[in-house]
Amino acid sequence: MTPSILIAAALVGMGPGEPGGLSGADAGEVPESITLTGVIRDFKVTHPDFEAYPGSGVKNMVLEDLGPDDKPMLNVDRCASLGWGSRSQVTSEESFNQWFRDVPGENTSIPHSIELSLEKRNSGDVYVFAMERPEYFFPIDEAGYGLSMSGLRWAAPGTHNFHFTYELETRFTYTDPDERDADFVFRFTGDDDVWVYINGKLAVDLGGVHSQQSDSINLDEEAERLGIEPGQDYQLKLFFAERHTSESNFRIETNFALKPAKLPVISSLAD
Ligand SMILES: [Ca+2]
Ligand SMILES: [Ca+2]
Repeated sequence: MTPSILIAAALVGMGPGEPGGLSGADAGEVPESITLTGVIRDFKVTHPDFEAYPGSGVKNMVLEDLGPDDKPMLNVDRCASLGWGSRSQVTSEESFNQWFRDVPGENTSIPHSIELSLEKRNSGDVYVFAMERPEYFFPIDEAGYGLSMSGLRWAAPGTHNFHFTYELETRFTYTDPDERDADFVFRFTGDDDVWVYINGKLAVDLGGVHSQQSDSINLDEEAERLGIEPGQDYQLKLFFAERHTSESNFRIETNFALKPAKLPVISSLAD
């Protein structure tokens, strides 16, 4: 990972001095909220990668490039060198490849939308979606396989439907940095695994099972690596996995507007 990707452990928000704000846009054109639609894939506790490996995260667990089908590709060499299982926090390439794909018998797909709200801040306005302690991000307690009842390490049976992934796809316009006074910054804070890809390049890397962590990307500083040019629209994809009891935290902060995109392809709504 390039050093200019900022790691900001435990710190939430864009403090004074950091870039922020939706400047450059006419105030009348800035929506108060943005709704993004994605796909949750619900897993059972019996899947080998879920409720299996407590840890503190694994960097570079996935390759820098998004795969040809717009899914993360496991960094097999890194996982093998770390050691499959508790060290790499993934059982095999085969098991990982089920996380964000519909696999009858292994998971079940549920469309799910989130709404980002515009927050006015002195440091610059930011779109925020946050489901965190004590509310937590458990959106399918009454859907999919329902409440998790057995095999939980740190939670009582029937408290939540743990063990699921979330795939979100959106687009944005990369405007000219010279025509705005704040850098474009996207930040995620939460647990467990999160990977964000911009224009198919890894931009936020919070792989592995872990308690709350933050990572952010400054698109202007990383524009060359991301291959983005002013005036063009680009894809942003976010992949999240709730893999371990008992918490599920999910916070997005972005000071550039995201656009709803098509629902990621799912093969069925239930198996
Ligand atoms: Ca589940
Ligand atoms: Ca968790």
